Amino acid sequence: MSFKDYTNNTISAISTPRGEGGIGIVRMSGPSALFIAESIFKPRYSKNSISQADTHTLLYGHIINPKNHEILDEVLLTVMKAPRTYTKEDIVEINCHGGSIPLSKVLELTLEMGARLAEPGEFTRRAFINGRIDLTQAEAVADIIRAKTELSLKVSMEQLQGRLADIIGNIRSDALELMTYVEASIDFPDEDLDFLSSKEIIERLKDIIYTLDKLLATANDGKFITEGIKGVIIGRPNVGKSSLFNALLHENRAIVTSIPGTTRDTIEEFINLYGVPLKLTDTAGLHHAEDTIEIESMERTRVQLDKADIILLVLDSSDSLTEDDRQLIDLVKEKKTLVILNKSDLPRNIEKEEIKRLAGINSLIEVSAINETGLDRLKSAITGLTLHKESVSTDTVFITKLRHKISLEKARENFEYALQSAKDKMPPELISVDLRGGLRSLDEITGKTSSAEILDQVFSRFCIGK
Ligand SMILES: Nc1nc2c(ncn2[C@@H]2O[C@H](COP(=O)(O)OP(=O)(O)OP(=O)(O)O)[C@@H](O)[C@H]2O)c(=O)[nH]1
Ligand SMILES: [Mg+2]
Repeated sequence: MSFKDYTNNTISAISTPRGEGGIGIVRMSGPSALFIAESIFKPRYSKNSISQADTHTLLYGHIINPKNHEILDEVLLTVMKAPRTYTKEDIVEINCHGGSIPLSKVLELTLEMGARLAEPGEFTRRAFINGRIDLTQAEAVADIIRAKTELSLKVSMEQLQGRLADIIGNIRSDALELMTYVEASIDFPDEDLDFLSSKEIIERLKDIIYTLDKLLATANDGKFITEGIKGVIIGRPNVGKSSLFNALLHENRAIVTSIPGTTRDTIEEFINLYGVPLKLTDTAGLHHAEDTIEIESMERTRVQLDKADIILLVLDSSDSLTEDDRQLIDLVKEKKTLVILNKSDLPRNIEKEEIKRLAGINSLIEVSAINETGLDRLKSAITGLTLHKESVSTDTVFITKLRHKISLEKARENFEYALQSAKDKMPPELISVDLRGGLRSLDEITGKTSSAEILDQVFSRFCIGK
């Protein structure tokens, strides 16, 4: 889609969730938004037309099909005129009765009158294209909608406020200033200008790299805070995986029975781990299987294992170690795994030392899913094994996206090359090339120089109407 399409079209979409609700909103943005609204809206009291109405005001009236004068809904209509709006364009929001029929009829009418159905994230994409927010802020909008805990929300809110953009902007202007000096010494090599000494260039580059390193150090935790830690519970049948899943969740979500092979399909739920979302998956018991459903369930478990950030391997401590247990220990011992001895309320029959030796670990976590004991220790062990920082400070600006991390690493690499060239007393042209490369990578993060492909990827994560 070309830039022209984004600026010349008026887009329309239902911005509230599907299903029934108290109200539902049809939102339009673009140069014809006011005109289209005017042609389908009849105000009840005000004599003012929509184009005469003050910006950021609410009008009460009816949506009427101008072709057959049919009244579609009784609505409140918000008029927001450019440029102080979400997209910097004229926006009209029609607050309808929140059923799917009135909403889709009003939406269809706006389309008949000349609007085009918005693509996912297109309102936010316009806010970005029209320069109201940068790409990191646009990404924060999607994260806020998806936030699973208060901490995830806070970190994304900070990003929306532009704190990450500010830090990257500061690094960028330091690098830009340095490049100006370096390039001046290329352009005027013989003049007695006040160039930076190579010692000064080295110091400044070291400062830039130090700041990038500090930012990069937050990437692991940042990703977990916004996207969640993916934890997968595995174990042979009947050891109490589903019971542990329910105990951690504080609800009877998964079916528990004394019959081995109860869980067939994987179940996922989020739990709040001291502010960090843990996306926990309960799986079918893994064992040597013969029937086709069992083989398929186990295949699903293996797929989950590959995607896991942490594996919770459950053993039944009231039973001795079986061949299936040993195979499982072998399967996960190269991965980030916690070995859990469940049913600690029953007399113990399992050999702790043997498990430690097989798994190559020195700590086992004893729990009783039925009595809900040992769960706090288990939760701290999960954060201990995944997060870098013991407790997450809420003042830190986090890198939350792999995309940001990759660009920061590219920038760091470029500045590192420039530093090496400066140390080796290479010609300024060489230093300047790497500085430029570093700046380009920084600009990818904020969207100053992002490819259409990156933009498509970012905005496809959104829902329609945002
Ligand atoms: N005493 C005791 N029994 C438990 C404990 N946890 C689970 N059980 C019992 O163990 C049996 C199996 O529990 P599930 O949670 O269904 O086990 P599972 O590992 O999910 O089993 P599959 O889904 O068949 O693989 C049930 O009878 C539970 O009540 C525990 O901590 N103590
Ligand atoms: Mg189960």
